[in-house]
Amino acid sequence: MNTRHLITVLTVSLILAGLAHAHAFLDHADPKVGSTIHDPPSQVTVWMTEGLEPAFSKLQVFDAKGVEVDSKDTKVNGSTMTVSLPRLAPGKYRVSWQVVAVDTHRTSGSFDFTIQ
Ligand SMILES: [Cu+2]
Repeated sequence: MNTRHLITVLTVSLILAGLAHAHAFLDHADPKVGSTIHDPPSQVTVWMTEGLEPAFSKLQVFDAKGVEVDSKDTKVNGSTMTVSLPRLAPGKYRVSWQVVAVDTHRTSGSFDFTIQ
């Protein structure tokens, strides 16, 4: 094994080690990220990449004016999180997630969906 090869192997190992310690990020969601849907959803669910700490994790939905429209009843179950919605009018909505994973690391993010 020459030096360059060794460095490549070490770099790949470090990258894999970093991936193994992934914080909780969004895997997928319902409604889907960036989607346009026709029927107002009764809830939003996100599937995260790691288990979540329920006391420190929340899911919120905001309308185009930035007003929170969800029912503020985030439920965490393992690595999934759900919040219910009243019947929403057509428009663009932003889903915001803030979580603490079971490894104690905090992450957050957001995505939009549109109701036609
Ligand atoms: Cu982490």
